[in-house]
Amino acid sequence: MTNIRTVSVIGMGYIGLPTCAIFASRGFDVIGVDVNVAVVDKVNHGQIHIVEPDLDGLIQKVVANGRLKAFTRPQPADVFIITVPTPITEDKKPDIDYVISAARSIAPMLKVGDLVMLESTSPVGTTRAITRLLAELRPELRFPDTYGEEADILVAYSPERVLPGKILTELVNNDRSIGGLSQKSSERAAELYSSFVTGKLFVTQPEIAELVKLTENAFRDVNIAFANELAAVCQELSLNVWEVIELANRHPRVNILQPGPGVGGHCIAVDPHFIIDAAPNSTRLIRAARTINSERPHAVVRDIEALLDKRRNQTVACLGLSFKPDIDDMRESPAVEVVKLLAEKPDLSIIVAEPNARTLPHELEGKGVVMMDALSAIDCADIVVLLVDHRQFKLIDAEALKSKALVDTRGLWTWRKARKPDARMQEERPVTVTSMPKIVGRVA
Ligand code: SAJ
Repeated sequence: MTNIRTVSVIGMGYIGLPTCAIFASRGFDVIGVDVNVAVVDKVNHGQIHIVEPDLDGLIQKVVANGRLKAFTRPQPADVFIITVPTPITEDKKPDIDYVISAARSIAPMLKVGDLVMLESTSPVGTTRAITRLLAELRPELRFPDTYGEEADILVAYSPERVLPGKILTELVNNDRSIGGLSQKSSERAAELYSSFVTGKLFVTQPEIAELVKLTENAFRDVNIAFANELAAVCQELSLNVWEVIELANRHPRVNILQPGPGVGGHCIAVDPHFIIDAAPNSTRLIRAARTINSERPHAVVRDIEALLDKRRNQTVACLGLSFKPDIDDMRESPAVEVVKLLAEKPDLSIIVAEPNARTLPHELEGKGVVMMDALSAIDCADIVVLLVDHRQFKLIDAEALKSKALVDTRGLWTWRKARKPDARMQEERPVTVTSMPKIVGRVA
């Protein structure tokens, strides 16, 4: 590596912290910056504030050997990588305030030859917009939007595209798009990422790299919506949607995703809105997909209501709260939404089981929702609702579910477990599924 010695990462969240760890493990001096003092303190003690496999050991190591240091304010560096959140507002507009304030915070640090990288998922045009902002704040420096290859400062966009739960592996293995504001910007960015990326690096213009990231998540949202629409069709026709999908996927050019209670997380449910906002008249499909997926929790609640015996108070056990299996992240989780909607119904006692969390998320506090382990929850329940296919739930014995009304939103008991036993499951008694025509059913 040429003259890049110090890398500063602005925002030490789900992407920034693993990025700090990877650069530090490759021998760079890394400065992690976060406005949250608690995060900075934790990192400086070699600890982490997020759940991500293998990250704790790596952070401990690079803090101990002095390669990673955390601060609440930016310090001088050769490269500044912005990895701050880009949420949406109440009215579904992109909110890039954190990116703007990150850019403002690094402006006083910039010196000739520095590279500014934006990695946050961003609306098209953001990289150019922050370059203009930096140019306003540092008029004595030349930026590539105006000065091209003559610029003093290099600026590029390269979106993160890693899957939570596999971040350290995907950071290294995944291909990346790099959109520099000048050829030199792209070259320096490619040089930076080639220090740890074994995937391919593709150089393009910044606006394309920005839209590529949004496109990836909108593609997944649309495809999950297709699976969810198919689930609704199958329910109407009394057919097993998982069997339909499994058999359709035997076609060499068909690969349908899995239906479920909706789409959660801070990416797939959010990013399509950035495209809708940019081109409202050309995004009917993306918008429809968002509507289908965000209405799923209501459909699950309707399925539960259909099983209720209205003459008595009943107990519903909801298994899982996180937005996908085997993580603790409950942001935008459809499972939380289902429980919230159920908690508003009269004459229902709600129990939840979430093996990855000790406490309820704040949305469910004070609503009379009780937390228990899964087996106790099932034991107390009239109706059991499987919301997240956590590995612990795959091990639940069919005997425990016998005589319970089931709503299996993931096809775990009513399809996958019966059809695809993995090594661990083979040790247990298989679930008896005699006829399971709908998502809503009763284990015989
Ligand atoms: N889901 C389904 N059915 C499926 C697949 C997923 O209902 O067949 C649901 C999940 O249960 C979950 C949601 O979708 O609620 C999203 O989960 P995910 O595992 O598909 O994706 P994320 O949000 O964890 O990460 C995504 C990834 N994007 C793509 O796969 C295109 C990741 O690579 C991105 O880096 C990340 O968004 C991001 O940061 O943008």
